[in-house]
Amino acid sequence: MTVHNQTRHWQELDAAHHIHPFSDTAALNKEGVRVITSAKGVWLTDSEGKRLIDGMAGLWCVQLGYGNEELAEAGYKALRELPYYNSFFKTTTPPTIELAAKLAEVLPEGMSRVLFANSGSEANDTALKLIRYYWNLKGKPQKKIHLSREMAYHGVTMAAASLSGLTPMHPQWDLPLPGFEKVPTCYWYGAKAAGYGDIGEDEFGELIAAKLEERILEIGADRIASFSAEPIHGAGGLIFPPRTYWAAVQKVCRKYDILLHADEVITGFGRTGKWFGSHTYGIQPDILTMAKGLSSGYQPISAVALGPRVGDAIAHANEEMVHGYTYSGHPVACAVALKNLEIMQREKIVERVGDDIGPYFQAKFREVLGDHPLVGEVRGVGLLCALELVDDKAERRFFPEVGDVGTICRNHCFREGLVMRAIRDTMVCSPPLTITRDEVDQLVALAKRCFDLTARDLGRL
Ligand code: PXG
Repeated sequence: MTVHNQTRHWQELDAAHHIHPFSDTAALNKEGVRVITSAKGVWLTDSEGKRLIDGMAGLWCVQLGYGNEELAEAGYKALRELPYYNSFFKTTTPPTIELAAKLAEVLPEGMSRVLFANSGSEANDTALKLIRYYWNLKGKPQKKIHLSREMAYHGVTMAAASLSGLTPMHPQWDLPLPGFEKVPTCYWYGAKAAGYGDIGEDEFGELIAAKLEERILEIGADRIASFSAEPIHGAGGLIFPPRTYWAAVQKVCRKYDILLHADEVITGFGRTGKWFGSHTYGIQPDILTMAKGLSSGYQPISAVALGPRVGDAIAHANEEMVHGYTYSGHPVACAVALKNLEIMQREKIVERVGDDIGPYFQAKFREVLGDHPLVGEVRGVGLLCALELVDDKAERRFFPEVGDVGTICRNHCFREGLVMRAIRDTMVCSPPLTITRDEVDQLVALAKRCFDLTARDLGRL
């Protein structure tokens, strides 16, 4: 079979039998799916033999890049030794224990206990259950409302989707469930378009924290269980908090005795140049969820870390905690995640993002695309970067049909061999943490080419 015929065959089978996440099935089947067949480092290869540079590290998760032999060997060894056993009924496995202990080394101070799950959504569901359980144990069963932010992405299970603030995620499923309330978020670049005028970034951070307090007072603090947030919004458009925001939010949560849940599914494991986004922004969460980079995406695994408050309450509850998955603490997933963390420590991957490749990546994007006619703002930290494509830079005015220009640009990227994600008209980039300077140069040069092609399509260049 020729390469092309093989691709066609896969596309036909896929169209006949496979429903994709977050996809218009009919449209996708008509167009034909792209099949990725192999990858090495930051480079993907598709079934046509085309190479693409992966500016998204898969889905923000392949911290160590593709084709890491040590991770593959750790998985193979674990599969041979003990392919499965569980952590129910007074048992567990060595990789499960060792990963839990290793996480306690790298997590924010005081977070010494973890529960395992298999995805970010499951971790967030688990976190919400534990928050409810905590307040029940503390004799405050009326504290049940979960606050979260507009534009937040926390996953797709019934509770995680309810917690998410991206409104298109709700109507198909009659969500959110009762007991989930939203507060405004700290999207400073969009503040002008949202009617806040020419407000400064620091002032905006404080204003949005004050709005959280207002909402708490409206609902009644005695009814509110938790506030959940990503340290940096990921899938909501890579929105970074103003400097003032997190300290103010944390103060409000403390004042009203509301548990703070940091969703670090994207911001964990070196992405921001520290182990966790909580380190980067000085957040001290009561509960923290992680997935993705925990295993560099090589195995499906997630975890919920508990600070002393929730951890001690469960550890001293003296009753069975009625929760857990068949694959909680799966030995193969844990062995791969453990090796992933060992490599990150040994190779000083996090330090490299913080001190070397992260600043280089940030500077390069600004140098090459900061003055581009379509780019209203370049923002980022570590190996996360967002570029706002706008209609009018001086006025910070977005395009009237939100998403169209982002889609044009994203399509140019694919054609030119670069994977970048468009969120509305914001182009985002989150490459493997192992990317080299030379690869950053190639990635940014390709991005420039695609932004130019987009500008040309719009008659702006
Ligand atoms: N929390 C956050 C902050 C996430 O980014 C989840 C929870 C859910 O994780 P699972 O493993 O259940 O998918 C996520 C996932 C995108 C994209 O297109 C982002 C995610 C997932 C899929 C696509 O940006 N984030």
